[in-house]
Amino acid sequence: MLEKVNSSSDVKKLSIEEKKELAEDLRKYILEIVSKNGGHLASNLGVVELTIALHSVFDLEKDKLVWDVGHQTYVHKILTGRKEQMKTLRKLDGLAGFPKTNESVTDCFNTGHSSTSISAALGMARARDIEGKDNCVMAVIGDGALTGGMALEALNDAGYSQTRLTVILNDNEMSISKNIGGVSMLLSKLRTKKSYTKSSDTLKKHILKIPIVGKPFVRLVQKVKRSIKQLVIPKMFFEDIGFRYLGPVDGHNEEELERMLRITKELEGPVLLHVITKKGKGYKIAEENPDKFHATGPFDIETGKSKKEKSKDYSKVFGDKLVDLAQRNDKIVAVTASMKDGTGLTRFAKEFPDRFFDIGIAEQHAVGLAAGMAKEGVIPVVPIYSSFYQRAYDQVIHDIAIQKLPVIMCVDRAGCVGADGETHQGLLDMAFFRLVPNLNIIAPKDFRELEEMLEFAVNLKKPVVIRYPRGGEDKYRFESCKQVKEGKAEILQEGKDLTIIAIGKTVARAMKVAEEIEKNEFEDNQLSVQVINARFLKPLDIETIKESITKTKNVITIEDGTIINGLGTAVKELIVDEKLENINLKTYAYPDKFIEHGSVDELEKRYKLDEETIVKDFLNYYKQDIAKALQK
Ligand SMILES: Cc1ncc(C[n+]2csc(CCOP(=O)(O)OP(=O)(O)O)c2C)c(N)n1
Repeated sequence: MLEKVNSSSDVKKLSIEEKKELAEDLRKYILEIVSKNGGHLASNLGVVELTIALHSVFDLEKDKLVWDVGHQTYVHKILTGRKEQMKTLRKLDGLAGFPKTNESVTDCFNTGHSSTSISAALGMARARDIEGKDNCVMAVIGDGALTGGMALEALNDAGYSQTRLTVILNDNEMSISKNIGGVSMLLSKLRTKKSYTKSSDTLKKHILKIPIVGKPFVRLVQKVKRSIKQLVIPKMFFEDIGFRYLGPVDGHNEEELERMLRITKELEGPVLLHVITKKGKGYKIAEENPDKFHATGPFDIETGKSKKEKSKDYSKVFGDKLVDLAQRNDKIVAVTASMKDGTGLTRFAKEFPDRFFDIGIAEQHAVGLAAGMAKEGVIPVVPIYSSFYQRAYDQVIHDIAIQKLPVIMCVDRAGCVGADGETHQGLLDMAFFRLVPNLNIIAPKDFRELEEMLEFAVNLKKPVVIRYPRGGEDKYRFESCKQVKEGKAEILQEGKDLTIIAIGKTVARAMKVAEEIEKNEFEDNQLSVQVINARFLKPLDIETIKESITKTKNVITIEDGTIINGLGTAVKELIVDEKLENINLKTYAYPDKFIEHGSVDELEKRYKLDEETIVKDFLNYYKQDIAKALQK
């Protein structure tokens, strides 16, 4: 069936039976693609029927459909002319793993971070009303994403405003792991209730046909029905805040879904359609392990086993060290915003259930909560991915930094993350955290240093940001790791012609670049390179760096972040502030743009940050200056 379908209009022509066949084909195709390219599997398998139904009922070139997070849009992409391109999913210059307005008009809004869809959809609905248009606007949001503050803020506004808008709640009882919290408790109560729209809507149709009495009578029935509902379903949250609640509906029943979506089309005001789906639907291994198959690397379809042996990564090293520290210090607690496994907290959660807090997809709350705990003497450790820390920027400033509260902010997935692309790159954290007074900002060069830094941080009694990358450490092996001291850099090798300063994962690259440069001869002279592991972006070790630059005159900085306001900028400022003269400085960092998806290696090459390019670039750039310097 998939061969016959390329667009929404092809879907609209199919019978229900054919759509069921199409659903099976779509699942097979998605499985095939994700098992090769990696990606978000379970969430996509869960929304196959829902996506087909949306394409059957709406005109998605005119009607607006905003996908929350956007990780579940593979079916939508296939049904909107991108079937063949799906083979390039998440690859450099291929299709993105999230909705992109530049890929299709049917991707009406870019997403990637959770809980934004209702705000964007409400904005589009208000714009429609202002412009006097009549298109439908929908947001599809998961029960996990509904735990995010922004989604609740939007519901609050939408319900009160009575703007025509449909929120489709895709409830699979899962965030990445099992969904938790009060919203999840509310949904589980609603889930157990039978759909009550069917009879009342049929009734409404008949009554409306009665002249004069029709409308007022319907209003009366609705009022009565509403009060009955209040009795049947305790705390009718959605209706109380101004939404018309429809459902729950079986999200794998094509007919039922289409019927309900058609009803939403006819209703005025904000509507919430509660759809029950199964994460991983149709692929037994994912149904049984929806968390593991939420996002996956390439795997074997038969066994579900990963094609790449999972090696130790920074998150695991962080998690193990935290357990070790927590065993010795019972004040240490851990807070996660729905990313227990991803941030390496699985062991901590098991060993210290009373000191572990999964607070939903709510980074702002996570940081605010940690600040409160720190104020009362507890030591909170809060690992959040770099790009999601963006959410909690004000809480870092207002709740932690101003009060100098000792919260350990662990910035996981810092730097280039690769295939998830623009919305997930962790390239801005150094820049935005560097602006904030009272923060210590550190980054380890390898696993061992991460352990040292974590121990340093929990004992410092000040706010600390520790950033570390996705995945494992570099192949380069450091011989030692000096003790971490506040504001102190680590000199890794002495040299007199060039200083290379790096931080975090790029320190290993600095060592390799130094090695390569030292192999080159300049007019029979061998260059000698000093390598500094900055360790602290803030406070920067001005003394050590100044001394080295004054000696070598030539400096390069390498970092895994944006060119603006990172290590390179800090060194530039130092040169000016300290009035150092005749210095050649070259800064290697990502340019001031949002970095697309692709593998980390490919992106580093594209942005000229790989070892080979830096060496070549350096040799070209400095050849004359160095030759001159050597002649003196
Ligand atoms: C602000 C933010 N925090 C965390 C994430 C990581 N994340 C991606 S999907 C997801 C779970 C979403 O659950 P739900 O909305 O129920 O969708 P499902 O995958 O279950 O369909 C999380 C936590 C994110 N994308 N954005």
